[in-house]
Amino acid sequence: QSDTRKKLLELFSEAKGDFISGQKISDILGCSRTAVWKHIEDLRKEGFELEAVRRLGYRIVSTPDKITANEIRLGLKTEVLGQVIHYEEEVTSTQKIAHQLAQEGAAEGTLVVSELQTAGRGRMDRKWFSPKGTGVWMSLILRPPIPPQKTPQLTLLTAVAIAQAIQEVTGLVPDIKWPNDILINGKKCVGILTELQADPDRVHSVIIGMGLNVNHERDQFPEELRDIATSLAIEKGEKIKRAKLIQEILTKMETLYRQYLQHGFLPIKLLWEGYAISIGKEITARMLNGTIRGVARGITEEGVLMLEDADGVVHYIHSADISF
Ligand code: BT5
Repeated sequence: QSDTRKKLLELFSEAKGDFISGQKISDILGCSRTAVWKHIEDLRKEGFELEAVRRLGYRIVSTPDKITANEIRLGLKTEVLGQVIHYEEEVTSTQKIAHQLAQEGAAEGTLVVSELQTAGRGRMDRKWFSPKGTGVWMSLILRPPIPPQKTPQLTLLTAVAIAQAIQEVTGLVPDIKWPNDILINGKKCVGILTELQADPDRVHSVIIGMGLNVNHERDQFPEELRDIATSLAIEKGEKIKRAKLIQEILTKMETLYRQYLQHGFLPIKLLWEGYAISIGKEITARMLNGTIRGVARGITEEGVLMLEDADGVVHYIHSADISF
């Protein structure tokens, strides 16, 4: 059964998108035309798009957009990030699983990925909309030798890696909104959630959650997100292969992470500033303990936002929601 399937896929791969007659397939596979039809139906169920035309036969239109461990591994060029992949079809939150794995001693670079999160979350226990089959919902375990107060830098590093990967795969140019959003044409497309397992002076692990809206259509977003969220497919006008995007994120992130460990945050900060939209603009920062309006002057070497209010006082902001 699986041998026949493999042969069939090879045939289609050799045909490079051209039609293959049903007769030819049945000859090569050594089975009846009815059996060929059944195999085709099976492929369709797996997410392959196949066109059938009388007299011409069958033609493959597209392969499924899968993000299983195998799909991500095939062609992945990193040395550390994503070398261990933990895939599940459905989870509450990839963050939760990654926390458990980290506690059990999972290696640096371990990646948790899922098709669907039933309880995806943002900062401060907000909900993160994570429907099946259209997004990238993943958490990466890092074990950087840095003190806890420096970990916000890793959120910024991750944002740069994702922005670079999006640019590489889609050609779209994303904007980074401090600290953890990536926007395209002013709408949120990516959210990043950085969490820690640490002592006061030492980080055990950093769990970096990344949520990317990839192939959502506009009407697949719930009402309350429709005006503020977008997906890569909406902006690009075509679907994007999620496994390819994940590979690219891991590759970019590994390069940046190496630079960061060797040379510190400065090179990352320079790249980050190239994508940042809030700098130099008048913004409102909402924190747990109040709201400040002012001009964003930039980020410190630590990754902290400098916000200058109307009296010229500069506030150092570690975490907030920014609006324009
Ligand atoms: C974030 O929080 O932006 C971090 C999101 C991190 C999600 C990933 S997915 C993999 C991993 N596993 C998890 O459980 N989480 C991580 P925050 O800045 O607090 O933004 C949350 C707000 O964004 C919500 O209150 C909504 O307004 C909005 N939102 C929710 N789902 C969204 C989506 N899919 N796209 C765009 N905006 C969304």
